[in-house]
Amino acid sequence: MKALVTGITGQDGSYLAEFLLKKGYEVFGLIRRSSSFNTYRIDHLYKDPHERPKLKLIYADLTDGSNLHSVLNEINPDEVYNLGAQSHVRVSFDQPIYTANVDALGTLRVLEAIRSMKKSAKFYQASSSEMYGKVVETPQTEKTPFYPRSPYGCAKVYSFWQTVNYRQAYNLFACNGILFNHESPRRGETFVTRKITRAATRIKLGLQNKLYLGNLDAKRDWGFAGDYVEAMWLMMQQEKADDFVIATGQTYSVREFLDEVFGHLNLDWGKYVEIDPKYYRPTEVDLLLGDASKAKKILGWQPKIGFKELAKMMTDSDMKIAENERILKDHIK
Ligand code: NAP
Ligand code: F7E
Repeated sequence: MKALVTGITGQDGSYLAEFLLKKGYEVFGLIRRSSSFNTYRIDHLYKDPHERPKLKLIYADLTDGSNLHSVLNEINPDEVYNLGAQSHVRVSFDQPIYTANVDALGTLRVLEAIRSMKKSAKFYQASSSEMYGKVVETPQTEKTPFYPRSPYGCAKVYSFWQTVNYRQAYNLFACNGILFNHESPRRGETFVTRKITRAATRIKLGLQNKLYLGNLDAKRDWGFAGDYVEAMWLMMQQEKADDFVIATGQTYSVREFLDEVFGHLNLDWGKYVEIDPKYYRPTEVDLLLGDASKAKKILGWQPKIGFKELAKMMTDSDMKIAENERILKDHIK
């Protein structure tokens, strides 16, 4: 089986690549040209003598349709996972047009490239709980209407419906995973959980004094990325393509995440955290809580890692990074 993954250098792409390689897939990852190294999350796979022959990286970009067209027709994958995106909600307010180009039109470009293939591939779209935005009901299910609150959320709604429409209009196997927030030690450092675990561990070791944050009252349904990529694959193994909510069914505030992380390090976050309004969003998503009953029933999927374990896993991992930073700092002195 051949799988093509856009966004392979991101958090989810790296876990999905690991998962698919273990299942024996040949994995083709699309990467962007960058002036600095951007493959650190998958370097361990590339260096592994067992995995390396099955992992191929190809330059491509979701803004370049002709490039996607030729890559897909050349590789002829069985499954395409579209994880590539400008995925930062706050940044999408600064770069709405770029975000729409990548996150909305980028999906359409991939769908059009699939439609041009002789033997069409199955398609997975990385849809998001951000589509629920100013939620109209709680918990959110596959039937909850969307009410996006950011250019990112709007772009994801566009891609959601294009995926549904290509399924209905062209009989493509095209599914949406509506994933609620999922984190890991590989989470980008500007997302709130990782920003907190990085800062708390650095504060503990005297490498940093303050942590500047925005809205501490926002609540999220936070799961572990490693659990969530399994759900993506399960969706693609069904007889019929469909859309599924993937979530833990528990919601916690940013404040509670601070309690967990700083508590684990025996620190009082009140002494270190300051509010900087620059991290507020013009429109906020106050509360997300997913109901993954459909995925549990049809896919047999269950989240394995809960909130406290996730916070501990990320804190312990970042403590190792902070310890290395301190060794390096002492060495330079
Ligand atoms: P991430 O860590 O930000 O990774 C995004 C990936 O997209 C990176 O590989 C990035 O490449 C790539 N990318 C960005 N712009 C691109 C472009 N123009 N062309 C091709 N690739 C591009 O995101 P993630 O957390 O793994 O999330 C994966 C997907 O799930 C995204 O679509 C995200 O919107 C969606 N999602 C995430 C969550 C979550 O909680 N994590 C929840 C729901 C949905 P570089 O490495 O070169 O930047
Ligand atoms: O913010 C608040 C912020 O940026 C979470 C993406 O993966 O999940 C992610 O989007 C909450 C928000 O994630 C800071 O206002 C407070 O309410 O970690 P985040 P997100 O916006 O929920 C969804 C499902 C996706 O699809 C996205 O791709 O935390 N918050 N202070 C802060 N957030 C950040 N980033 N930085 C702060 O300083």
